[in-house]
Amino acid sequence: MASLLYLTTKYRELFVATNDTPIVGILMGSASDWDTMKESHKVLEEFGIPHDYRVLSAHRAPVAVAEYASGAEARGMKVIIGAAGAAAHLAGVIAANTLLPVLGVPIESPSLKGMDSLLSTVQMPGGIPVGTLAIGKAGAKNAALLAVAVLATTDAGLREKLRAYREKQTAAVLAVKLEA
Ligand code: RP5
Repeated sequence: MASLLYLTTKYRELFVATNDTPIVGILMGSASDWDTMKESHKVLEEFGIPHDYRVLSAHRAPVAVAEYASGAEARGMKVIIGAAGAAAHLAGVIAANTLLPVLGVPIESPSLKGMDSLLSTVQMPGGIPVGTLAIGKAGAKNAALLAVAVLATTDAGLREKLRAYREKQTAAVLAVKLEA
């Protein structure tokens, strides 16, 4: 009986650990990017995707970025989102250090409205891809939705959640009534 209890407890620990293991990582270059990147976090929460989110700068903490990215696959990660503004090299450096799919979110910068971030995220050399999304909050939201779509290719339940999300969105658009 005691050993059964031990096994049950052990199994529950294992189950919880597995469910809590982040499979999507959200990295951003600065705490000032969090207001934008909350959009990714909110979508992943809505879909129940275990994820982590943290500040790691390609320029201010380059070794830590390389360590995070190169160890991500072994930690069970499936997709990494990298967001940065201005000289936005974070997603590219992550991609250089992992075989996982990397999605880039250009943060809207105060000086150039995010055009600098967009170009430095999207213009990767052939051989190291970054899937770059739109500038700012739309990009952050879509990066998470794209991560969900990638995960949904091997998860039928998640695919149905994604379908329901799209259907709800369509219904909301069709229900719009404009005031004359
Ligand atoms: C980038 O520089 C960050 O991703 C951020 O968007 C921008 C400004 O950073 P802070 O000066 O606000 O820390 O590296």
